[in-house]
This record gives sequence, structure tokens and C-alpha cells, in this order.
Amino acid sequence: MESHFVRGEHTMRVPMSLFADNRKRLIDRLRTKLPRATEPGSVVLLKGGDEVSLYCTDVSWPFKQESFFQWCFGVEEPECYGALDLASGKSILFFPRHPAEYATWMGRLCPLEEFRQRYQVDETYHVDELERVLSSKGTKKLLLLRGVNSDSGLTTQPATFDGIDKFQTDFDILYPEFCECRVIKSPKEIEVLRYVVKVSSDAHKAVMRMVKPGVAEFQAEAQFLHHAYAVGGCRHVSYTCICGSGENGSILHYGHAGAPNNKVLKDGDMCLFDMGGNYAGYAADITCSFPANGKFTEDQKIVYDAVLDARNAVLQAAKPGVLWSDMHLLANRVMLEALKKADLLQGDVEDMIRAGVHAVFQPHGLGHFLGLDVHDVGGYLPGYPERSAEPGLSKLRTARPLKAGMVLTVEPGCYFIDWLLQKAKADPAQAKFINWANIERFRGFGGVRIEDDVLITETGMENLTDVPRTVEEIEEWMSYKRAEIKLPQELKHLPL
Ligand SMILES: [Mn+2]
Repeated sequence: MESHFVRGEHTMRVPMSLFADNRKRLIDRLRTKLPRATEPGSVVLLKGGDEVSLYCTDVSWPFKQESFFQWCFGVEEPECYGALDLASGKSILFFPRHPAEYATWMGRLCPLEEFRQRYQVDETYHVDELERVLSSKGTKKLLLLRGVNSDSGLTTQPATFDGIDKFQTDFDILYPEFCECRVIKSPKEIEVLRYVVKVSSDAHKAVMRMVKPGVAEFQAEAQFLHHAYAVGGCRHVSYTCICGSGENGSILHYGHAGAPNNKVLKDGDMCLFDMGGNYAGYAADITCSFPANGKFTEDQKIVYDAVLDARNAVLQAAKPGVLWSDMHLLANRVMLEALKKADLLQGDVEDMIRAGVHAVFQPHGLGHFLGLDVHDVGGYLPGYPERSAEPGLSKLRTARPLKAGMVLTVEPGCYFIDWLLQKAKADPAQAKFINWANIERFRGFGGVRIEDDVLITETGMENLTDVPRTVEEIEEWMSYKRAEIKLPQELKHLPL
């Protein structure tokens, strides 16, 4: 019988066959890449995530499964190992052996056979049996995961265990092939992404109907988290919620510990809320920008529509074969054209790009792969275009040609970042393109970002995101019972 990841009758049932399909894709790919892979003896060995203590205490950080391990097995428990036998195609999971007392604190000890059925693998053992089991299967060589994440610069931790020195090890072949498998999403993975993006879209829509001047940024964050979890079953978000209002909208990673979404929304503020839920490990990454009071000013429309034009141009042009770096420049061009029409910029747009003016207003990349990680792996693999050194393009998380089955974010933005504007003003090559008299009005404006999650199809793309996007759609959505919105602290939470 098929088993599932599910959080209740109302949330998506993710079949464990999703992970079996993933394992098969990885095994098939390695068989074509590795000479003699179909002869007995080559085994992929992965280590799952560990529970990590909060400093010296007996409390742990919330556990999140390691993404490569999740992709293969969908296992929810920490401290596990998984093996794939390339010759037989069989998969084996190893679970920690817990003492009897585990049952008191953590619950019933799950028998190995129950784990086997739940995760639908061929065999299950305890971690302390790793060496014995691998030897008994004639394992000669272990393929281990070592590679550098091109977004963080950090290196994966290859699996290791007592007795690993009895086997040959290969640290090179697995990482690039595994990343390539993760870049192309299977039909079942696409269904999960479709679900988590829909849940996250709805959570954004719920937020838009509870904000008004006087609401704090963290109250918008709380609304998102509540909706994504209570309705969608998303226990985690995929990254720290970014809920910038007013000037905070120009801080790209606002919401961190030192700036924890604690400003109160003011009348006339733009909001830039970047939040995404996580379901069965799969991430959504959506940004909505809208006025705190539900009605755009003329200046807010100028900036919003410039970004919306850029987003629309990319959604129209994205299809297999197109270079992502070209999409980035297309978005920049369209946005600069719109800002020029509004008299914020002057001169030739191509000259502006040559001078780096595009990166003054959008200092980040157009978008990135999305999957188990919010910045998913595979952006810069051997054999594909390398990271550019040019302004703006250097921040792009991939420059690859698009391919059907990729899922990416499209997230053009326009920001008024004080220090970048100061720098541009001091640089004659950039300063001449900027209409400084008009730009002054936008000091403290913050920014606008429009971020959608899209699937590349055989003929173009499908936008999985479902939120109000035009000025009219946003004003219409936010007008619903606007006069009746209460601040969260004004609602009666307990019968007192
Ligand atoms: Mn993003």
C-alpha cells in the first residue's frame, strides 16, 4: 500500500513514490556516467540531517532534513543514513538505534519493518549495522556527496561512519550528477511545488486583507505563518519572512535578527513582503508589494508598473533554450525604459546598462532555481555558463539556458537604496543618466519586488503563483471590508 507525507485530511498527500522516482532518476543517471556502475559493488551513501543543540542547552534548533537526503528518501527523522546500490537499484535506510527510554520522552520505538513500509524502501537497518550490511552486499566503492553550494560557498558534509576505511571512496562523481537531477523536477515534484506555491499565495492574500496603517510588520508575518500552517500544513517557512514597509522595503534581506520585522506600517508606506511556506521539504518563494492603506499613489504606481512591465516581459519570453542571463537583462531593460518614461532616468537605456545603472536600482539577480532549497542547487555546474563578473549579472544564481521541468523564481525589483544612490551620484558615468531632481521624491520610498514561482514547460512557462498582481487587482482585493479591519491586538482572543 502506498504511504504518504500528509498533515491532515485537508492537506496534500505526497506519495512516497515521489522519492522512489527521484532515486531511480539518480541511479539511471549515474549508470550512464560511471563506467562499470552496473557491475556489483558501487553504492551511493548519503547522511541525513542531524539534530543540532541550541548552544550548550538540551533544546534543539527546529530540525529540517538535509535536502539531498530528503530528495532521495523523504525521511522525517534525524540521524539517518541511506544507501543506493547502483547495480541492483535497491535502496536501504539506516535508522538510529534508540534506548528503551526513548519511548518515555519521544514516543513509541518504530520497528524497522514499519519504517520500511512507511518510506517504501527495500531494506531497513540500524545505523550501527552500516559496515556489516554494506560488506555483506559486496560493496567495494562508496560514492559520497562532496561539493560546493554555489549560492553559499559552503561545502556539503559527505557521509562517514566507523569502518568506512574498509571501502574505496569517490567524492567527485556524485555531486554534479545529483545537482543536475535536482534541477529538473519530476511530475510528482511539480505537483508538490504547485501545492506549496498555492498555499503560500493564499497566505499572502490573507495578509493583504489584514494590513492597514497601525499594523506591525511582524503581525503580517504572523498572519502568513498562521495561514500557511493552519490551512496548508506548512510547519516551516523556507526562509526568514521579509516584511519590509516604507524604507525597509529597500533592505533586500530585512527581517533578520537585527531587524526583526518590528516597524509599524504608516499611511503612505509601500509594503514589500517576501514569504514562502515549505511542504514535504519543498519551498515556495513569493513576494508581494502593495500600499499599506490599499490605494496606490501616483508615484507608487510609477515604480510598481515599471517592475510589473519587467516581470510581464520575462513571463512572455521565458521558454526552453533561452539564457537566464538574457532574461535578467531583458527585465532590466524594460524597467529602465519605464523609469525613463516617468522622467526618473534620461539617456539611452543600453548606455545605462553599460554604465551599470541597472544594478543601482536592482542590485540582485532576476531569480533562481526553486525546489527543496529556496535557492536550489545546480546554478553553476560544470559544462554550463559561468558566473558573470558584470554588475547585476554577477549576483545571478544561474546563467543557464532554460529547460522544460525547471522551476525558477522571476523576481524583478526596483529599490531606492540610499548608499547606492549616493555612490551613483558621485560617479559621473552613472550620475548623468539619473534625473536627480525627480529621484529626490523617492528617497525613503523603499522598494517594489514582484516575485513569482514559474515552471518552464515545453513551449514557454506556467506561473504557479496566484496572487493579485496589477494595480487594479491589488486595490480590488484589498478593498474587501477594509473599513472593518481591526488591529490584531483589538480582536478579542479569549473570553475574558
Ligand atoms: Mn527569491
